[in-house]
Amino acid sequence: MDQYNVYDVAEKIFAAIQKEREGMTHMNVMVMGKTGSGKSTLINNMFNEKLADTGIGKPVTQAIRQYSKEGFPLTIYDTPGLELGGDNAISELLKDATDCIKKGVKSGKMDDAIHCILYCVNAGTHRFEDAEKEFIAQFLSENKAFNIPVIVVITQAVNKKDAAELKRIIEAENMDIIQVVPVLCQAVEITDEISIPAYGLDTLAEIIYRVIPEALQKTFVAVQKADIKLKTSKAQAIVVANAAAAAGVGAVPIPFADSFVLVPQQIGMLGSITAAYGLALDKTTIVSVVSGVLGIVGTTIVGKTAVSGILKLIPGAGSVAGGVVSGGVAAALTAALGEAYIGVMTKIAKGELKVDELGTAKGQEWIKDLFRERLKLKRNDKGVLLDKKDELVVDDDLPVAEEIKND
Ligand SMILES: Nc1nc2c(ncn2[C@@H]2O[C@H](COP(=O)(O)OP(=O)(O)OP(=O)(O)O)[C@@H](O)[C@H]2O)c(=O)[nH]1
Ligand SMILES: [Mg+2]
Repeated sequence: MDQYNVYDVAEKIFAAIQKEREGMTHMNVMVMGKTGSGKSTLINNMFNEKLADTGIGKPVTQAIRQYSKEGFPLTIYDTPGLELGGDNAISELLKDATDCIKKGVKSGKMDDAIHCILYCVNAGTHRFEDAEKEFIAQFLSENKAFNIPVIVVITQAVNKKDAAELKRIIEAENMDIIQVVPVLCQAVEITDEISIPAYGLDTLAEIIYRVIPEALQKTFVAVQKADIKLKTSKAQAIVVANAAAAAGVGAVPIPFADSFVLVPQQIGMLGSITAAYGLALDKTTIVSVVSGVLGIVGTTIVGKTAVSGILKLIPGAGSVAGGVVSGGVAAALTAALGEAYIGVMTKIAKGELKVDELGTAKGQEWIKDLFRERLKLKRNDKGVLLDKKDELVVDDDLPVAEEIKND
């Protein structure tokens, strides 16, 4: 009987994730704004890793600090504790920020340039102060030549009406900025029962995605956590491409017809999807996910019996005579595998499923069920669903962590 070690599979997927990560262009974001405006809160709620919490950051200049994390393709340039009081502070920061931007441009390298500037204005101030207006105007004129997109973020916008008014006032200045976006990065607790929910970060994420160079979009999708939909649609595109490719090689005997060995195509797919979600999964977790999806006994994926059980679920798959599956079956398997994996990644990204829950019997049962559900759906010979209503809607299709724990 063919047997396959799940640790080997996890190892290969892990390598595929590393390769994807290393291939990503490094993204650099500058965050500006007065002290207390909410820059650190914005950074921590926008991105996957707690960058602004990892200490006070490396000083770049008097005014600017740099935050980054080993293995994470994002650097934040922050202006912590900025007071726009006297003229001195303004001209110094202007020079520092402009120098920092120029240095990136001069390097001529995409990985070193500043790609986007987020200027935070606290909604609580209710007005666009002269010092701030002057600062932004000067900053924009000094950096016009570099063409870096500047987005003004109205932070701590608890009162949407006030924020809309401030947005109107800022827009009336007709500055050379991309957009003015009100956000509340974290819910505001009024009492134990009443809180004002966070909003706006997903909109901000979509705007950033649109204005950055195309070469950076992949990185941004991975490092941000404000708009999970960006990740899901990227991941779905990965699945479609891989299912179609699997259909193309379907005529030759595919290993998983004989035992459920993942072909490099599928391993690459799982690696790319994980990278799109930007989750730092260790090998043990990947083992749990693979185990759940493939339905293993112990640490070994059982051969023919389990596989023919899986193939039976696919509409029109027939028998696995001679260890050859058709292109359509290969595509369906690949698509179902990818979709089940997207389901898992999305729940983790939303914080609705804990990584350690994947290792429990319940968690693995849940992953396997999802995979089986996706296998049963009717698809064309490229793995594309024939019925639109079967499209993976992660919100509706999947149980939340609570359900897994309680039932
Ligand atoms: N509830 C809630 N509190 C916020 C939000 N944004 C900022 N705050 C609070 O406002 C205070 C200042 O926020 P920070 O993010 O530290 O501000 P900052 O711009 O980084 O300040 P400096 O580092 O001093 O320049 C903190 O107490 C935050 O918790 C938000 O969206 N929601
Ligand atoms: Mg800060």
